[in-house]
Amino acid sequence: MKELKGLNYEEYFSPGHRACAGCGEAIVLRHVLKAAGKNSIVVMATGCMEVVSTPYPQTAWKLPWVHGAFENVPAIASGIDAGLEAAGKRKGVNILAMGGDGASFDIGFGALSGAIERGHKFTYIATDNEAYMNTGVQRSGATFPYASTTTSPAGKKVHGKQEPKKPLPLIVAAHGVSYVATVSPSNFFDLKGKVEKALNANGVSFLHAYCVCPVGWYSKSDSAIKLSKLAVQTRVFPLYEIENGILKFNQKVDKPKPVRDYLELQGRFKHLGEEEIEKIQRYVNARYEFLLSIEGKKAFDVLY
Ligand SMILES: Cc1ncc(C[n+]2csc(CCOP(=O)(O)OP(=O)(O)O)c2C)c(N)n1
Ligand SMILES: [Mg+2]
Repeated sequence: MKELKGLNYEEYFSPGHRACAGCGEAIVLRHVLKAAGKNSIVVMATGCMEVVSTPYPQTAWKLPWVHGAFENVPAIASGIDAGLEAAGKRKGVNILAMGGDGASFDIGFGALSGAIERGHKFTYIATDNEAYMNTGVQRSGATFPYASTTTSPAGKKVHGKQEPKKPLPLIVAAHGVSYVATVSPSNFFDLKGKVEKALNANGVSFLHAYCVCPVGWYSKSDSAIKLSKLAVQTRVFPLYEIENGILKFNQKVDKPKPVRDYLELQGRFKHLGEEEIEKIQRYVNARYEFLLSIEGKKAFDVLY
């Protein structure tokens, strides 16, 4: 296989798809597939990535690709796993199930939880752009606190989404799976290594991918990688993996940049005053402190 600095030359998610300029989800998918390689089957939930990549009769996918509804992608992946197993063809095939944050954190979460509990083997990738973008930026369980969306609009009294972000990687880890990790398009090699580990893990493995959405975040379309880096450097999106129940940081942030630097590049936070920015800083600190408190310990039982 032709490789540049360890990155696969082949494109399985072809250029020419209709994603917006600077779409973090498209960058993540491209690199996930480069890492997974050609012996892969993709199951994808409805959402931006599906809509931009499969306008009939065209497709951007150079791999077997199956459409799923919002709520049943992990169930379809389970069926592919069981079917290949029954046919004696499971070995050497990667099954990649994918969905946005709406599909993964909210609507398809029950199916994901069920597939994990039944002990199926596939890798689930949650591409998190922090809202239901495809239908016009509605808030999800993954939307960052105080972000303005069309269903959590910033008004005079209520300043955007009032609830915290659902800690999905930790919830998945608590099921007892052997591999969970966070990935960012700004850290390609980290992402590549994690895809490879996830595909080799037992049971369902889970990757939580940070994905900038310039349209929904009101950020500049050339700032996807800059924002992805800032998210790590401010501790907004820590890079870690939970392998066999033990959390390890992949990029420890000892001297974090202020969260303000991250917020001010995005119009979805432009309504915030000093007090709210302080609150967000405390929220980010507290989430990071919690991860530090379980680092290196057998924090999760491994059942699969
Ligand atoms: C059960 C169900 N509810 C609502 C819809 C409409 N719908 C299609 S895509 C979408 C948004 C997807 O959001 P997300 O999963 O975060 O992916 P994104 O578009 O942000 O990539 C919605 C609400 C649907 N297809 N099925
Ligand atoms: Mg989304």
